[in-house]
Amino acid sequence: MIDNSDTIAAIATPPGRGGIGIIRISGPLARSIAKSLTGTCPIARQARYCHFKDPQGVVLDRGIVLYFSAPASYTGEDIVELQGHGGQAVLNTVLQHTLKLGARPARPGEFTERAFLNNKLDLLQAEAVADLIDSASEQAARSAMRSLNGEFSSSIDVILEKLINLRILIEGALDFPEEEIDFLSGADLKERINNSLQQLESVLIKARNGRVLREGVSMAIIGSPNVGKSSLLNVLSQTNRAIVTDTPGTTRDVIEEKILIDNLPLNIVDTAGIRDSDDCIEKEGIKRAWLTTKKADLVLLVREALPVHQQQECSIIGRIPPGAKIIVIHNKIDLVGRPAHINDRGGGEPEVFLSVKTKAGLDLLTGQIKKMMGVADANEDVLCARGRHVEALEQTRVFLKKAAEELYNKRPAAELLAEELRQAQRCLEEITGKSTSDDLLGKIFSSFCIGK
Ligand SMILES: Nc1nc2c(ncn2[C@@H]2O[C@H](COP(=O)(O)OP(=O)(O)OP(=O)(O)O)[C@@H](O)[C@H]2O)c(=O)[nH]1
Ligand SMILES: [Mg+2]
Repeated sequence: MIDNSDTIAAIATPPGRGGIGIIRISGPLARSIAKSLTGTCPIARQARYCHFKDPQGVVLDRGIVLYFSAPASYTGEDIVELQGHGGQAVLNTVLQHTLKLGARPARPGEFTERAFLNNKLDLLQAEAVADLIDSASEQAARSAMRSLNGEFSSSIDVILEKLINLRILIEGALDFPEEEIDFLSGADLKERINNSLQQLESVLIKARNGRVLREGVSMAIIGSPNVGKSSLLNVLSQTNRAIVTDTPGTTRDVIEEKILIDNLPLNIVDTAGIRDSDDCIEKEGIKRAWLTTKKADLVLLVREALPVHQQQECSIIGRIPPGAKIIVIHNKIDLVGRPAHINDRGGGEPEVFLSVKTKAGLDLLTGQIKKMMGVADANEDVLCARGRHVEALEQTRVFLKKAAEELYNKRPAAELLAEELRQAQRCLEEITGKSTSDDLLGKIFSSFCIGK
């Protein structure tokens, strides 16, 4: 466990010029450091304007000092905030003096880590702090805020409480083997486990949506040469990022752009046109196109809305990894006089007929992208989640399903049932940090900013 008996300090505002710069100090020496720097003892929760001085009385900066006494503070320890001028040199000078007075430089995320260790936040809420700061869209920020307010944690806690109660019942029955079978065959137990599974399912959907919002979607544009892939990247990103010409084989390397479609962060990757080629540069470009396709969450396979290259398209679609999400785009409908439309009848890949040149049908494409990435329009259906949360929820579901299956056996075994429920509980507790390894904690907090 991390030793948090020492005092930490860091500049909490971002590097560069700013109107105000904040130094944060947390730990047992925070108050005495503030006293040495300002000459007076700070009063809890009262802003005071003062000079920040070195031991020789030289004024380093002037500004506001704020003091929050333990445990009523962000970290649960004594905290001092010095709000001075937002220049790196002046902030560094004041920070160096706090270090001379006994503090040590804080590691990234160490303030929030202390808040977690002092039970001010659970792990989900601590992660939501970082996610709120990193939010790329308003919707992502709102969902991070809901997690920070405890919405995600309480939906997990509700299921956890049910699982714990079930375990108490089942483990209690282990002591009375003669009554065990009747008890385990009862409808009540099945109903209770199925009910927990349903609740878990609904949290999982919200978490999956939140993960897409937080991490974004990587989308590869692939297809034969000259079909309009680079033109599509340019029009979606509203840039001239990729070179567009009517010479097949224009794009040689992968080109990436980040965009937002109605709050959904997308990393679009344009790739070299796929064809047989003896040119070593083009061959390398095509190799990279396939590597990009393998890693993509969504593949946009572009072709011309003309009856050419059919053969080539079939071989491309056949090489896309099985299970990948694909949208087939029939571009250049302006050349054949067809209206923009979408074929999404299920069964095969959805097909969008559009023109990048006239922009007809682009709205159909963006709607389809959102639909396929499962992003709900309703904000309430999103919980800010990370990969590890979704994986733990999926793992919990596996154990709960095994528990439910056990109950449908002719002679259900209480020991097995109890074990599945214990594992399900462990997975859920990992999410909120009730049982999380120090390694994982270290990894989570090290991705935070310094000063948070
Ligand atoms: N008429 C028409 N022309 C288009 C449309 N979209 C793209 N083009 C033209 O098609 C040609 C090829 O466009 P690019 O975007 O360079 O095609 P690409 O698929 O990236 O080609 P490579 O990089 O060679 O693989 C250019 O002359 C574009 O102006 C469209 O919707 N209609
Ligand atoms: Mg191109």
